[in-house]
Amino acid sequence: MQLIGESLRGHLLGVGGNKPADAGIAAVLQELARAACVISRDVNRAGLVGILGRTDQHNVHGETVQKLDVYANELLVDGLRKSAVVCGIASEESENIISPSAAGEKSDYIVYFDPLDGSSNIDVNVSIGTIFAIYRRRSTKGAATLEDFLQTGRDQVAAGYFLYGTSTMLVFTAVDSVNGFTLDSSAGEFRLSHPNIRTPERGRIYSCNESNSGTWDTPTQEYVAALKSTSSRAYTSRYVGSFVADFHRNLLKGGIFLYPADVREPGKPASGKLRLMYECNPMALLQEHAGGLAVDVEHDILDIVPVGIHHRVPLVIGSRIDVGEYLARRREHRAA
Ligand code: FDP
Repeated sequence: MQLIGESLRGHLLGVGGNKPADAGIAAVLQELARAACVISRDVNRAGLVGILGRTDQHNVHGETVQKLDVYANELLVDGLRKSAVVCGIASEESENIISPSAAGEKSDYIVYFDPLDGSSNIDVNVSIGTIFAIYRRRSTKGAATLEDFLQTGRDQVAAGYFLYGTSTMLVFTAVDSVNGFTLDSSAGEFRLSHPNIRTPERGRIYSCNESNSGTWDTPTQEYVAALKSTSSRAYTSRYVGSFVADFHRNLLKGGIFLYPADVREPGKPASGKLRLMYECNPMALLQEHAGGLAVDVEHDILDIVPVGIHHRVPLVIGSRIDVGEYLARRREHRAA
């Protein structure tokens, strides 16, 4: 029995009778939540304080960095280093691993994050978010090594996201249940609002950027075409273009989100866009713990061995039956 309205702190301590979180993980989550409160406040008044818009920098993926991306990244990195709750940090905005503070080297945990996912939506007031994943280190002392960072999604000890939407929410999983908290901005506190989230076994929503469909592989094209055929169940299309927002809607309502491999540059092989370590893995863990499924094209996302901290993969994620039907179409295609 979980207590609606219970504070994040109380929840992490197990006050409502839930299993308490490990103290080290709770400390990282609380530091992330503290930074997210500030990001949420500033996202809401970004136009007023002059931090909306683009910088002249590009991140490691060649994307234009929005001012709020930089701001959110610095806020998270500074907070995590100062509070000494992690022994290493990896961010979408930094090419290399970020070293911890000297005191942080004593921590057992590392963290990955995408400070502001959906950043192309910042200037137009569409929901954006912060995605994170926490791992236990493998090394025993000092700053975390690359090996500590290159673990599979199954090794995540906690993962989740903050959604800066009509209200600000934290959705995370640390043990096996998925819980949602809503920011009570007057108290600066996240409070339990969505206990034990389960995703519907199948949904009616499909979400993808169909402008890329001409370069998807045939089974994916056929699958999406079938969703639109008059004989299929009535599916509806919803795509915000901000992964956190698209994921959150489908988690609660059921459905399938696809970001398949596509041809980014003419003449180059098809590849995925989304990043394994700080976009796909955290959402895959949440989805699995909520009863859903996440695959690249054939494998569980959570089993993929990363080749680097910015590894990209195709992603198909959502309700178990919908993702199962996508996989069945691939199998049929292979057998034909
Ligand atoms: P963005 O480029 O705005 O940062 O991976 C980032 C992401 O957004 C996701 O949030 C979103 O789902 C996807 O890219 C949108 O990509 P497309 O514009 O290619 O559809």
